[in-house]
Amino acid sequence: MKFNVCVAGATGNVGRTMIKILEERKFPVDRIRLLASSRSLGKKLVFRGAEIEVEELTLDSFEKNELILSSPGGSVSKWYIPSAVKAGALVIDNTSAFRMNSGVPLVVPEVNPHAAFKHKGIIANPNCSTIQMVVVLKPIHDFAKIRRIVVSTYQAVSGAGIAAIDELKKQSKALLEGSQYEPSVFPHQIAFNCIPQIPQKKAFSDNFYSEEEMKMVNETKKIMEDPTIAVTATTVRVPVVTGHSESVNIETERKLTRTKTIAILKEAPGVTVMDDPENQVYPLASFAEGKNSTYVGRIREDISHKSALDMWIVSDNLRKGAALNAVQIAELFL
Ligand code: NAP
Ligand code: 3JM
Repeated sequence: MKFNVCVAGATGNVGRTMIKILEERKFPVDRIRLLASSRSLGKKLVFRGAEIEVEELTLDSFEKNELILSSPGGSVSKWYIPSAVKAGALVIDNTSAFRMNSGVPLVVPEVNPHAAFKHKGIIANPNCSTIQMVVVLKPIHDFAKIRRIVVSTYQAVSGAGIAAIDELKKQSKALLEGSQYEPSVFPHQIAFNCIPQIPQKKAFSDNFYSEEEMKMVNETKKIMEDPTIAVTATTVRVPVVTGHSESVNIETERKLTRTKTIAILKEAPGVTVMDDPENQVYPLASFAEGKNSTYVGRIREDISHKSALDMWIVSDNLRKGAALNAVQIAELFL
């Protein structure tokens, strides 16, 4: 069984990582097409050693039975995906455009693979911060039932696109040299700073939460298939290029010890426990970059509550947080 694959948004951070992961995992690709905006016409990208010319994404770019791995941004996804579905393609979309629509499965293969098979042409890939959190929390929820999640994120700039990486690097260099670099991607200086507003520049909701925070709240309930889990989030951009980190506190119905939690997580698919505090072993973004696992450490019983835990969760936001999860969804259909 081989697929005709199309990467929409191929020239971006996520699209380029998708191409790499299709290669690494030897996904059965019959023919691949790489699509982006008209700005990229003439560009070439390499897949399995062959140079492939980037084509422009248009409303009639797609064919029956084509598998589309999509990451051209939310508004572009909203614009083109309905016609791709009409043409008979299956779209795995990495944007927030369709995630909360009923009838669109929101899938993390380690958590709710069964949901993928109910698709009507679109399967949504969750937000990067949600994915790495639920991979770790699902096995704990199955054992001890999570009542409430309090999460704070430390998110890498690569989650905001190629231009954001460029801004962090150039601004850091300028500041170290004693000169200035005006922000244009971020609303404030990101070098040597933390910005509690994701997405950058988008207005906060009426409840004063950011869009990214509300994604974590709503997506977690949908993927875990449990609307009763209470979730609150604070999402923060930090001057890291790749790798999101999260401080997570959970209250559980059944009391869990540190030892039992570690035992559960050691068996969890897609999760690696890195927890040896005596030897300063805990997950780091610099370690997670380029790897496929989600790392968890700093696991401890919360001293302020009778049945709660704290932990630190780190993963590569472009891999498990985006491209890898999308390719794993496609692999469910092999
Ligand atoms: P990026 O590096 O800025 O790349 C954006 C990509 O979208 C480029 O390939 C760009 O093509 C393409 N694009 C932009 N406008 C287009 C248009 N009108 N028609 C066709 N293609 C267009 O951003 P990124 O980091 O790859 O992220 C892209 C999107 O993926 C985000 O906006 C977000 O929705 C989603 N995302 C999802 C996750 C996740 O699943 N968890 C994580 C990060 C990002 P050009 O090079 O031609 O401009
Ligand atoms: C991650 O078009 C946009 O505004 C895209 C913003 C964006 C998203 C999104 O909403 O799709 C940037 C980075 C995401 C995401 O995964 O939710």
